[in-house]
Amino acid sequence: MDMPTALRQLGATEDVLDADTRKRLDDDGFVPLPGILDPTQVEAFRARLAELTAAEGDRAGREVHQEAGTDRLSDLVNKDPMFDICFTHPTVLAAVAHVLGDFKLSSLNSRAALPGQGHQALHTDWGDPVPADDYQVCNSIWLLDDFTADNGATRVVPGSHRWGERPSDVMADPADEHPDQVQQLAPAGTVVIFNSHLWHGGTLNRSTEPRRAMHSYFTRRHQPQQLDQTKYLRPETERRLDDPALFVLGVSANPASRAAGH
Ligand SMILES: O=C(O)CCC(=O)C(=O)O
Repeated sequence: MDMPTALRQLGATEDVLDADTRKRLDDDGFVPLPGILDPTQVEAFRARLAELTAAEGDRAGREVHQEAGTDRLSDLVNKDPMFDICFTHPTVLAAVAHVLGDFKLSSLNSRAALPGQGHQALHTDWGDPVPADDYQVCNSIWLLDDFTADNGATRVVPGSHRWGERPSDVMADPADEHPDQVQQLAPAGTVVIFNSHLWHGGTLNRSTEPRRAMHSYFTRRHQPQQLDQTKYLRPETERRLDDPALFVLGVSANPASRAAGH
């Protein structure tokens, strides 16, 4: 298996994206893909994430990151087959391929900004600045609530992925508002793809309900993953997924264990 074969078998070819989507990813560093999930799917994700959050209690999110004022979960790949869509959806993968070329999943997590909480400093998801067009990471936010001006919608600074600097390099306080920032205002079911070198961050949830989303985060194939997918891979996950999906996870299929399960 190689990247072009995996993408072709998953239906994630470049022609899945229209010219405007490609241009927005290049110029702005982000693009919303409307209607990736229908209302029934959105509701199913909300319900399953609530179950997992209750079941995991204080441990929730620990595999990758815990954050005060949020409900986070990590390693969703191994927690329910319903999450497979987050790393196999053809349009999402085509957009990630447009940004990164070759890639694999880095981690699949959820984040709910709780009422009165959720503000983050502007940041990139990569330690050092990179030259434009040498991007190493790309994220996708799967909106499980309508993102509004008040409920903690993610802010981004359009074009900042091309600046070769991080917010902390040039802002006195990256937690401040940036004059060029825009919030991602879109209905539940939208997936926002963003180049993770883009300056971005969660905002304060001023509403009375959690603002829920999943983050399906990808990195170039030669980079380490935020969550080591090989280490965490459960046998039932390996049995369920086909070769191109396993390739996207960056794990090599083990023919013996797969045969045992079929
Ligand atoms: O959920 C969000 O609005 C953004 C979260 C984010 O950027 C992060 O946790 O690093």
